[in-house]
Amino acid sequence: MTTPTTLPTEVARDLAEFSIEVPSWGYGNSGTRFKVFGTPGTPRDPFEKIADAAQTHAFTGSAPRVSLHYPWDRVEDFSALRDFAGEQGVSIGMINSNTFQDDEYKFGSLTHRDASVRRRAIDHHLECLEVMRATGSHELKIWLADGTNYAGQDSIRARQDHLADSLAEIYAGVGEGERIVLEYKFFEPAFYHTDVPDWGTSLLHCLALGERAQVVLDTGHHAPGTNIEFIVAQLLRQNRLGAFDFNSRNYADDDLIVGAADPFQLFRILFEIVQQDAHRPASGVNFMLDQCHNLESKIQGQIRSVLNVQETLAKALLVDRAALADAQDRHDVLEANAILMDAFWTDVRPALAAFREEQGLPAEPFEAFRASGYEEKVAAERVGGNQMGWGA
Ligand code: LRH
Ligand code: MN
Ligand code: MN
Repeated sequence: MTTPTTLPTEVARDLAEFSIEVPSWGYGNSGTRFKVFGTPGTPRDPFEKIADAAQTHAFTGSAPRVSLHYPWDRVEDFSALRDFAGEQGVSIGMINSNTFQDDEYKFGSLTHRDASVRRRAIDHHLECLEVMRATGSHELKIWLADGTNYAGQDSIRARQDHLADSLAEIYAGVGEGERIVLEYKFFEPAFYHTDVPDWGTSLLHCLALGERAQVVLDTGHHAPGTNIEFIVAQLLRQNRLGAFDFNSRNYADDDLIVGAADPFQLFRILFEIVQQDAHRPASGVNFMLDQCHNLESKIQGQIRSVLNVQETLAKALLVDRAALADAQDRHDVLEANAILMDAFWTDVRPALAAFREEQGLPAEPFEAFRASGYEEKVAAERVGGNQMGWGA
């Protein structure tokens, strides 16, 4: 195997078009229930989070949008936030609703047995649609913490019916050119049953709603051993894969840097995507990061993640698909596997460095950011950065 020093033209073109959305909350302090360690220079408000996110884009050229979480990222004037983002060279991406931290939602939100709580949760989503429009976004992401901890605690069936009705009301407010995406997660915070635990449940609700509803796949939201690339293939087949939340995990929903725990899994996922041309902007799949940086520098962590996705996508694009199809036709199991592994083990870093330089970007974005002095500057300017979530 050789190490290429340049990328084939089609691969370079695809990579130049590819982009990843970053989460505003990835720039705030986060941690576990045991301790949240602060980092000097942590953003104190949504504007500062966007300024930091813009650094990720400035150094990688691949992260031009920032997801907001509402009301974590509440500001007086959302159009001012939109304009600020534009000045920083980025735009606002998906708006994430939040029904997981108010006392009223202790026993559920869109699934709650009490109609007044459901009303409140539906209204929150309608408000999110307004935030979406004010920020120039056209996508609303829904992840529900709803579920139960004990068998018999509530009716699983009744909660599904409530969920369907609540989603239908939200969906009625989704206009042309807009969409909602529904994220599933198999457990946490609920430990017995979760109301949207898997891709099948999410897909069923989306199918009932209509074409403006699609599924979000968060790589950390599956039981260990789940074949995620199969789910990707299946959702793409139905044209219902709306967005990704990329991260990696060793145990539960660890939200670690994407590609850190299992780079080969990331490769397998991206190869499914490439085979269905879903990496192209025209596919409408929104590739996003959903990560928290508990110990490491946040901007550096985000840059590392963007680069990991870019490198792995380059490898997936390098798979010799004609040779693979031929080996598959001949049922040559090991040759087919070797063709994939060859691409996976190819060191694309020198070719990517050359590709970036051609685009006027630093050949090594991670090192260039570290040397830029930005972190030292904001550490001196910003005092009192907050935890992920409220006000941070
Ligand atoms: C839930 C989740 C969801 C939330 C984010 C903060 O675990 O993945 O996407 O919005 O974390
Ligand atoms: Mn997520
Ligand atoms: Mn998660």
